[in-house]
Amino acid sequence: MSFKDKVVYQIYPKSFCDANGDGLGDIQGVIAHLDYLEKLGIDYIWFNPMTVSPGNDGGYDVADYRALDPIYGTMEDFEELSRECAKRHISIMFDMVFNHTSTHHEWFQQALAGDPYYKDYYIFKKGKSPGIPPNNWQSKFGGPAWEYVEAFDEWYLHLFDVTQADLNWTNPHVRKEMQDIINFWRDKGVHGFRFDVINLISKRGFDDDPNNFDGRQFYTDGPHVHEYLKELNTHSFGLDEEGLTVGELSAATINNCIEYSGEDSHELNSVFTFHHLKVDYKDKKKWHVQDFDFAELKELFNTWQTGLQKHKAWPALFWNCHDQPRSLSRFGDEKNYPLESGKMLATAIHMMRGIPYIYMGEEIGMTNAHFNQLSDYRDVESLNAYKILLEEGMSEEDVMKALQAHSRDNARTPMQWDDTKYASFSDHQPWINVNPNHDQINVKENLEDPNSLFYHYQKLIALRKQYQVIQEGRYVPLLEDHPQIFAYKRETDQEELIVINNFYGQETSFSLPLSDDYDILISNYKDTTISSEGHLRPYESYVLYHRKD
Ligand code: TEU
Repeated sequence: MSFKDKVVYQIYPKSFCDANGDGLGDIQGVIAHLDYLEKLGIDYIWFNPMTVSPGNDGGYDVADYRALDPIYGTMEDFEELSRECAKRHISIMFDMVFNHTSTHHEWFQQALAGDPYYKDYYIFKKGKSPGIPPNNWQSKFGGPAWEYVEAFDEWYLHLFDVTQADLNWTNPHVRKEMQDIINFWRDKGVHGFRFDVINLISKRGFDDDPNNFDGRQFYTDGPHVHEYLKELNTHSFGLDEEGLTVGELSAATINNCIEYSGEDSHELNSVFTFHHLKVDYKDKKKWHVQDFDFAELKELFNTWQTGLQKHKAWPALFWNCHDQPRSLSRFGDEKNYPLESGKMLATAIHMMRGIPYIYMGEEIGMTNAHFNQLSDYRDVESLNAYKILLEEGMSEEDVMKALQAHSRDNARTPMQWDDTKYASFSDHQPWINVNPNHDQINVKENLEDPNSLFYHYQKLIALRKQYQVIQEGRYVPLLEDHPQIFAYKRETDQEELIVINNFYGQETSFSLPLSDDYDILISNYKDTTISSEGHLRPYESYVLYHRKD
């Protein structure tokens, strides 16, 4: 099976639709909206974790890999979901959080109880001296990456929250557990797997980070990671020819991504990387926000597109996910040109070489939350950042601005179905506030307007299925030095595609050798004209197509 014509839709289940009126989204809520997703035309739904969890990190702290959290529903609900998806030719992608478990997981509890078998499932080390952790690594959510356990006079590693203990992948029993978990869900009909921070599983020793950074050079793309992935592939998902896998990679290099997702590597089908979503980080710091650096963004797209294609490796194509602010607020203009910039961003990403992902609500133009009080926030990373940034001397006003720009909660507000009280997400106060702009931005409005963003996404998905050049064409950068336009060509022996996007609210022009035998496949203004001396209006974007024979 080829995955090259597929498009994935991501659902953060807690925020999609609440069918049982408790303020939390659930599986029955998803089932109620499958017709909507079928209409959009997607092939896979990636669900953020729905397994049992104390919920300290939105389900990425798994306490039982084989049982669904009752807040989402029962195994019968899941089986119904699976049947209803199959009827609509939609496959299910599950999120496998294998770098760490919740400290509530039975394995960790057994470890704490002193069982040496389970203690070796985790990474326990002696401190440097009393009260001093084994090394200077920092948790990605702030503070030291080690937690002291008095009973052992040892510390356990947690690269994320203190309740997310890192697993010891050098232990073959741990690796076998992971294979069994995947096979458990495969038996239940799951064909897609997203692997959370999978490039962090192999640690390169436990020395101090000499640069006093966070320690990432010791665990990113570590020495055995490729070996572990090949082993996992051989004994689990690789047995399924229909499947689609994607690794979520933190700060991975291009060469490692070639290995993770090369067609002949026998590891994964594709990779998520985040380099292009750090172009608005000042000095590479998430909470130090700057305007996005367009030249860097273009350069990153061009380098990664050409670098991966050269070695037949495959990227996931995305602007949004549950960890990122909304792209319309970040790279577009939600105030003055929401429709034009939303369509432009969609076109720019969907016509590239790779597998497009749409994060729920992106297709209707959802924006950042614009929360202005701390009590609106729910995410552990944001709440920690608030404290740490104040301690570091940032003013309260600037901290709130930083959260407004980069908090993960921007992506996690409830799906906006219509303009009623809770946007028809629920009939109860939701676990996190609905964005007040649901009175204008919602599914109902989108479906009623043939010119809406929803139908633009629907068309982009249909085009990918129709044109081989979108699925497989070679990517060639165009207008590389243009200060406002991101443009590229895709080509096969028979077909050529030219994609032109103005990333700004100001008009601009360009020159390219375009003849009139191009057709316009999709655009975001009604009266687009083709010319070698092109003129673009604010956020104007179009795709030109030409058959060579
Ligand atoms: O995220 C991995 C990760 O390193 C970051 O994207 C992280 O979310 C953070 O925003 C950095 O600023 C994955 C999941 O997608 C995320 O939701 C989890 O919190 C994390 O792993 C831990 O499982």
